[in-house]
Amino acid sequence: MIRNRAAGFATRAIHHGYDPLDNEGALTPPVHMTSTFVFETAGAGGEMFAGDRVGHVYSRISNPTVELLEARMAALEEGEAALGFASGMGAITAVLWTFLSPGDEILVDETLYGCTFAFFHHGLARFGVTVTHVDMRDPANVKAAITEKTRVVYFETPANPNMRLVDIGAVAAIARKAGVRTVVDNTYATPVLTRPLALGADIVVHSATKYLGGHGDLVAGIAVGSGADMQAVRLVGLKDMTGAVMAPLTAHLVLRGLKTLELRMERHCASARAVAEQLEAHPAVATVHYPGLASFPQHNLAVRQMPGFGGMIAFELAGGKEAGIAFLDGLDLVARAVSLGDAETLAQHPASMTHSTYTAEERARHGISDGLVRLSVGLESLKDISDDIADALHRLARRAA
Ligand code: 4LM
Repeated sequence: MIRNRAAGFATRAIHHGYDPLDNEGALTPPVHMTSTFVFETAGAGGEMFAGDRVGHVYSRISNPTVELLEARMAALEEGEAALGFASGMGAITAVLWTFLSPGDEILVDETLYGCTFAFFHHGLARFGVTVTHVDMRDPANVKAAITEKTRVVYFETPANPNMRLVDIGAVAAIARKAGVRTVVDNTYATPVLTRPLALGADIVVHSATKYLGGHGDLVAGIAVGSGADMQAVRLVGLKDMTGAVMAPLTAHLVLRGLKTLELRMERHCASARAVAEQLEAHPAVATVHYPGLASFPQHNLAVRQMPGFGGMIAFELAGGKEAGIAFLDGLDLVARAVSLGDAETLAQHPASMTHSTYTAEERARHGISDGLVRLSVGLESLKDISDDIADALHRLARRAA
């Protein structure tokens, strides 16, 4: 077993926090499928409830299998502690309900995953939190918008679905100076490509449904941050406010996914870059949003902040929305589906699917065009992915002729 965090990323992803010799020699960790835990004596149980004795009480508060995943994710994101959740939305809502009260203000980037946007406007705003959007591509906009009431700065980088980036270090430094927590959704980049806590952010949230799980067979969320922040979220946002706990079997599957995360990200990055170049060279394609392309407006920031550019691409066809829908229907190998980060290549239309939680005016204001098509480039043989995309583009051209 490795006993320190100096080990390499893949080694931590495979070994951190688990010693087979403490577990009957089992190479892979046991799954603790239990809702509750037996107290040795009534007094011991009372002490655990009072916080005077360490131990598991009930699986809405903690569970050994989920705890192992939490320790491993903390090691990968370079945080002190982590928490597992039933979904990415569970992680985001539990974190924000913990740190925001009526009258507070949250500063949010313009582009967000559709349900996160909906939570801000249908959840937080309804309960007296002021939600202010700023374009965080320019950190100066964050500085100008922070007020006495701002408690949290929140963003995704790359943002879902238009791939806009935020300079994590610059924004986190502005927030820290004002005594404001920075929360970063690291779902798209994963800790293989970006570690926001090391760049100054306070809390990282994930939809572990995506690259962390990696196999499209679970829904889960993770938050990582300081020990004190995670304990506050565990006891308030998770235990009492949302109850959105991760199931032990789900934790087991995410632990399995993490073992190949670095390896999978290498393939996702290499194939996505090739597909982005293929799309950019095609006459039917108007714009490709991929941080690895020299034409990407924030390419320099991408090179500085991400050692690889990820597996997600957004693009617009010259024929706009109608062409985008026809392109999706022309795909054969590539699956028409929301979600991302799976072995299978997935394609979807944000305006009518993941981002239909925005009104048309909101999408226009927040930089999500109606013609945008989103691709999650999977792990199939690159030639087969490329051929399927080329065929769908060819069918589109024939249809237009
Ligand atoms: C999708 N996304 O885009 P759960 N944060 C980000 C996300 O992309 C998502 C969540 C949080 C998609 C789901 C259908 C950046 C989800 C929410 O779905 O609650 O695990 O994560 O296709």
